[in-house]
Amino acid sequence: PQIKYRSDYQPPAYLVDKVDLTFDIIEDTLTRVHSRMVMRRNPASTAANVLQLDGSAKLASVTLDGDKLAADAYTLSADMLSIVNVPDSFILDVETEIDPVANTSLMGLYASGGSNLYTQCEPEGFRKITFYPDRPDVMAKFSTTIIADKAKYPVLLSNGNKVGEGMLDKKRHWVKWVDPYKKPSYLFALVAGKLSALRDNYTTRSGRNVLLEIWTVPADQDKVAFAMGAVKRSMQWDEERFGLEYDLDIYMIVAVGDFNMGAMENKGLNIFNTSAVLARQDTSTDADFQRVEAIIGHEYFHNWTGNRVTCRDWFQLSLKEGLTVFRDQEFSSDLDSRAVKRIQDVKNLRQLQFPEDAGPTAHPIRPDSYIEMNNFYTMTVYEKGAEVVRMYHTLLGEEGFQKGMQLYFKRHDGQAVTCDEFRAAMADANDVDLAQFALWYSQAGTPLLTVSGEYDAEAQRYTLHVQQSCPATPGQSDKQPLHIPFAVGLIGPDGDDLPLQLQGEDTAQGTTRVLDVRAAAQTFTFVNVASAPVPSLLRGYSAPVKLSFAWHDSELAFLMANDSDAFARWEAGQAYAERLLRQLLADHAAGTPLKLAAGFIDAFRAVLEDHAADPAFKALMLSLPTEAEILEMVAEADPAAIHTVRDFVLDTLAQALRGELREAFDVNQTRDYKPAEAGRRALKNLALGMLARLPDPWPLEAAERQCLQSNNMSDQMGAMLALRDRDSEERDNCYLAFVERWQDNALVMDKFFSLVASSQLPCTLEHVKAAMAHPAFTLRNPNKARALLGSFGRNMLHFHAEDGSGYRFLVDQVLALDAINPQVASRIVSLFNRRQKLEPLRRDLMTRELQRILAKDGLSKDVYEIVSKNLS
Ligand code: BAL
Ligand code: ZN
Repeated sequence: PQIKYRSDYQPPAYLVDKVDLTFDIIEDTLTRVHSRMVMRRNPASTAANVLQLDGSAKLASVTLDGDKLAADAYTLSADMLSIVNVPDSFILDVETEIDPVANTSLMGLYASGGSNLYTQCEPEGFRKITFYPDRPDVMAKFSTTIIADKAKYPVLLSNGNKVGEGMLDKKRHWVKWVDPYKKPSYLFALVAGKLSALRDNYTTRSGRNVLLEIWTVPADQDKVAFAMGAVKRSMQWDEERFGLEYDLDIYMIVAVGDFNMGAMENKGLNIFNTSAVLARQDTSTDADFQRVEAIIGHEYFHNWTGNRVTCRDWFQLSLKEGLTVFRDQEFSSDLDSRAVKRIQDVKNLRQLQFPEDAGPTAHPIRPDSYIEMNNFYTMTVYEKGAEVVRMYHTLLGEEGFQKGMQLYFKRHDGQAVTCDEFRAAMADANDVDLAQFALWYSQAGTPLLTVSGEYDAEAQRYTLHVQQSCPATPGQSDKQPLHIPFAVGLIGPDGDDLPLQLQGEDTAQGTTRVLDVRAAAQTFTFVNVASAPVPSLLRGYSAPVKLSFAWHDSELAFLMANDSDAFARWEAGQAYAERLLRQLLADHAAGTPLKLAAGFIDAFRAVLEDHAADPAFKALMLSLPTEAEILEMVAEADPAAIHTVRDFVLDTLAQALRGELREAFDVNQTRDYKPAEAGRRALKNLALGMLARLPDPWPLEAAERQCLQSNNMSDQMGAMLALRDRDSEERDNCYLAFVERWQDNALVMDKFFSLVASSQLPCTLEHVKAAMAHPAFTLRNPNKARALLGSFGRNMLHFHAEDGSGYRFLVDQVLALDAINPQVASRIVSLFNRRQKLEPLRRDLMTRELQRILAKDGLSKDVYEIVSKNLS
């Protein structure tokens, strides 16, 4: 397969000023698409006058300025239509025929839930609909006319405003939509079918009345009220925090059960995975509600950061995604707990992006090359991208950052631009030099800050020595020093922050300072430090790096109890746990009996007994690094040992703190369900999960009671999770009742499939295989594949079974899935990407299985790219 390089960028040879689309839905398996494009030569291009249109649909006819072209007047390859010697400006009509039912890739136009039709065009799905310059720097004004049988497709939606509708004959109706804004083809959307809407209104601050609609299949309308509230909160927040207003008269969301992504920001017509819209107390957990609100915000915020200003080419994806994730993170932080949100985001980054950045597919947030663009909707582009945007904010402050945003929109509204243009807007608006900062866009890998500190009592000085390095990543062996904002504080013996005065300054300035780390090695000296402090480092997680500092265990416990920076408090607990886990892994390997340090148990107890703390924060403080995070801590990782050691720590904590955990369980019982009590539910269910590790009957009985009697999904899932690994009557009762109750609810069944696949019980693989035969399961639905296969691939014990059965099973499924939906197959096969991190036996087992994939004929580009990088 062909590799595309960022450095090969050429401006488009032809531009499209206007495109009028007509979709004639003739029958389930046939839609005729007529596209009329007003085109002209791009004055910025020096290419030959050959018109090249991306496309893989069945071509019915091509007409240039009214003359239908004979077959020898153009060239058609598998993915391109070429016409030589076209005039400088012309009108091109293209007719295609597509079969949405046969389209299982869920890119382009596809059928879902019977005959309803939906589209997904980002990044390169539009070419499956018609022939077009399918690249984000070609922006055109679109109109869309949809014709269909009225009884079968009563609802016909597309981008922009509805400008007309009527009957074509007795049965068929038509609707016409016009989008007044220029847009690239990836933002095109169409929906047709039997759908119902919840409607509401929002008046923007300048007085525009916007009609809001959330469309679903009729049965799902009872689960969209929360999403509607989230839309309105998003609109208000973007006005208040960023000064950005909505720009059309209608904003629509459509929920569909078969969807590759979480959601898609098509102009005026966002299409969402049902999992990112539907939320109701009895079917959705608190985490689901949080995710729905964040994704609703994310897609809405794209209207400015993505749609009004878009990407020049797909290498620039982080321009819109990193920025929009940053915006959705800030939205959630402003609405809920900033500390909790920050910790969750960092945990997510560490668990999912760090491994990616250290593996065979590591890439900078602005990649240099790709085979299949769909493979680059990654944690790196999104989440590390958001961290990079956050660093501008940390360096420039809210005011400076907003000045940068305003200049960015002033310069680039209506354009398709690059990450460099965003950086230039930030630099120019604030008159600062961000040249070195550019390296964050081009260097892959997680940098390491190695820090040491020394206190000079006589001179009352505290000195921090900071060194930075970055590991080699594929294609990048030498790394240059980055510009890293390093937020630090110093804490005095009484637990209070000390005022911070750097050498050369006249007075102290605050208690948290952002140090500008730019060199490979740098020293920062604080003066007038009256007593030996404990340093609090990387406060708020001011940069996406790893940190090494040799705190004493007692200092970590001190930081856990005293740090005024909530993130750093949590981080101290994680660092403490990491140190112990590393030691326990070494002990386990050496056959030394495992023992948990009393100081760690005491620190955990202190958290449990801190009755003033926010319960959501406490729940995070009491969560150990996950198995995936532990795998990153060691070389030649043995998954079984990781599992054993982590379980040992949890079992020991449960034994030692059973009284405190029981109290946490009891005092956080809530009789009535209140959304705002999510933190209490999290803490209660964490305690229940820990207690269920004990050999006592009580926690199992309590879990069963909770599962069967609770009025909300958070508690039901909390109980199911507590029972997941306990082969017991209580577990069987709950599982049976759960499936009986929820078998017709696709999203809730995904939770069940995920539980089955993440169990530690010995028969898990057999249970996963049995689940595949359950009537509620199908590989064709991405949510199902991800719930069952994705969860199994994260199962440290069973995916990595020593006999290779886990690897074999997942490869079989990847091969089956690749023929259905390459994007989902490629996500699942990425679970093998830590191969090089494993001990030799498992590494070899994985290698053999992956070779089996590469040997298969007709492999998708998606899967080929991931597996070939893994094996190279
Ligand atoms: N643009 C793809 C989906 C999202 O990031 O919103
Ligand atoms: Zn996005």
